[in-house]
Amino acid sequence: MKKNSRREFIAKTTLAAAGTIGFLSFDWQKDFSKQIMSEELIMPSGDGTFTLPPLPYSYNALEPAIDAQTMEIHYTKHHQAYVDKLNAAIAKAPELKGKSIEELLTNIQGLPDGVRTPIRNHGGGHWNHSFFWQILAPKNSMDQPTGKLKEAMISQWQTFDNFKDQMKQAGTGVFGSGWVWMVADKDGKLSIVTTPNQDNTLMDISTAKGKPIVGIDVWEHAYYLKHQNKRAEYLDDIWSVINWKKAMEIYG
Ligand code: MN3
Repeated sequence: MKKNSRREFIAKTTLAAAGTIGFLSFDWQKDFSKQIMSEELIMPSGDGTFTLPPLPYSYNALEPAIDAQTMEIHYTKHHQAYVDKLNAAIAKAPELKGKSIEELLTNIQGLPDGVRTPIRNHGGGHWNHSFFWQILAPKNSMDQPTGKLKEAMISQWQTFDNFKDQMKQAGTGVFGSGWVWMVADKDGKLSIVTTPNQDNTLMDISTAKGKPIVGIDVWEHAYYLKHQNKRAEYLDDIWSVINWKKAMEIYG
């Protein structure tokens, strides 16, 4: 499907679904969704199944911040498992076939009872990891944002170092597994929030809402092989591989 036909497609499918499973819509999220990830990343393939998206760099490209073995296992085992289990859930609710991952996640409450939890967990896992791979990039790219995103960050946290400290505090404060995010509200105001497990800030059921600009996986599987139990050390290292160019694109 061509990019410019996606909104039309979503409008049609949302309308078609509205009567059957009560899809809600958040206007600003709909506007944002087209800018967060490409259509290739959020739409299922022709047969209605989701697939593991290509990793945009090699397994060792993010070393030393993230080691090659962690990347390989994280991508080929963990992310693949989310994709497989999401597809298994959708196979049980064929009326959901063809919907984008964002349509499913922004309407968790409207999903059929039997698949609501697996789609929340594995659909969330699929979206979150697809987002994570694109918000990381090999070293020596931009080490800080510029332009509008930088201005918004400075107005919120005064300095880039203070922002990093706040992200680290929030990330180390997540009990168990989850994510730490820098998100924007509809006016572009930034904040730092966390979500448990594979929830994200697009989900209707999430108390923390917003457009994800940067998201960091703080599950142990994201860092344990290199950093063991030292999540704070992982959160210090990861700034060298954040794709600020992509974050600026998403912020708009
Ligand atoms: Mn993970």
